[in-house]
Amino acid sequence: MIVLITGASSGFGEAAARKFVANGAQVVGTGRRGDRLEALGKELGSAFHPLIFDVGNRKQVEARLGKLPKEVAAVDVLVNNAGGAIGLDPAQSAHLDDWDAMIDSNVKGLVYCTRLLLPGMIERGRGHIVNIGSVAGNWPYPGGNVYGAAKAFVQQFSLNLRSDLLGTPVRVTDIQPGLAGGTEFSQVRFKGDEKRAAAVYEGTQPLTPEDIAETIYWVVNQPAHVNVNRIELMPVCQAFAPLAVKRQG
Ligand code: NDP
Ligand code: 8X3
Repeated sequence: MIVLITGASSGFGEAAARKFVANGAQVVGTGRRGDRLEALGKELGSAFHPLIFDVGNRKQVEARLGKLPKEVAAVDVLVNNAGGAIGLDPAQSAHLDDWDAMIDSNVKGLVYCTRLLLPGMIERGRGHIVNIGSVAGNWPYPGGNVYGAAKAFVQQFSLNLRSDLLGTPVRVTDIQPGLAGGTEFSQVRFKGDEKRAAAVYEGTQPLTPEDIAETIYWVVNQPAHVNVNRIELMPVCQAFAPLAVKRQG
C-alpha cells in the first residue's frame, strides 16, 4: 500500500506515517520543513519518502505531485492532514494574512492534492481520500471564525466528493478530531507563545496523535465495500458549551 500523508513533519501526520510504515506501507510524507522530514526518514528507513512543498502553493503542489518517484507514484491513500489554525482573534480584529494562510493550507492545499491524485486512483480502480477536518467545522466557538469555516468546507467537500465518485471504488472519509495534544497545533495557533499553547491542555487528557493515527488506519483498513463518511471524536474531558446569551446590565 502506498500512502501519501500531507503534514507528516509533525503531530497527526507524523504519527500516521509511523503507523502505516510499521504496518508495511510505503509512505510519502510531505511538509515544508525538510529537516523534520529527513529526521523522520532516518527513523523509518526506506519505506518513508519525504517530499517538501507548501500545500497552499498550487505550482509547487502540481510540480511535486505531478512527478512522484516511480516507486510511489501509484498512491492508494491520500491523507489530507496538512493545515491548522492561525490566531484566535475575533473576526473584527483578526489578521487577513492569518485568514489567507488558513484557507491556503486547510482548503486550497486539500483540494489541490485531491484533484491531482484522484484521476490515478480511478484509473487504477482503488483509492481512499482521508481528510482531516475538525470539531471546529461542526461547533462554532469565539475566534474560530475562518478556521472553523475551513473545516466545514472540508466536511462538505468530502461529502460532495462521495457524490462525484459514486460508481468508482474510491472512498472518502472526513475525520473530525476535538482537543488533541502532543502536536504543534497550539504553538502554531498562538504564533510561538509556548505558555499560551500549553495552557490549552492544562488539566486535561486530550486526544493524542496516536489516537488519530489509529483512526486513520482503521478507516483505511475497513473492507473495500465500506465507506466511513465521517467520524467526530473528542477526548472524554471535552463536551459542548451552552449557547451564549448576552444579558443586559
Ligand atoms: P501540527 O501543527 O503538529 O502539524 C501540522 C502539519 O501540517 C505539519 O506537518 C506542517 O508541516 C503541515 N503544514 C501546515 N501548513 C502547511 C503548508 N502550508 N504546507 C505544507 N504543510 C503544511 O498540527 P496537528 O498535527 O495537530 O494538525 C494536523 C491536522 O489536524 C490539521 O489539519 C489540523 O487543523 C487538524 N486538527 C488538529 C487538532 C488538534 O487539536 N491538534 C484537532 C482537529 C483537527 P510544516 O510546518 O513542516 O509545513
Ligand atoms: C482543532 C480543535 O477545538 O482547537 O481543530 O478547533 S479546536
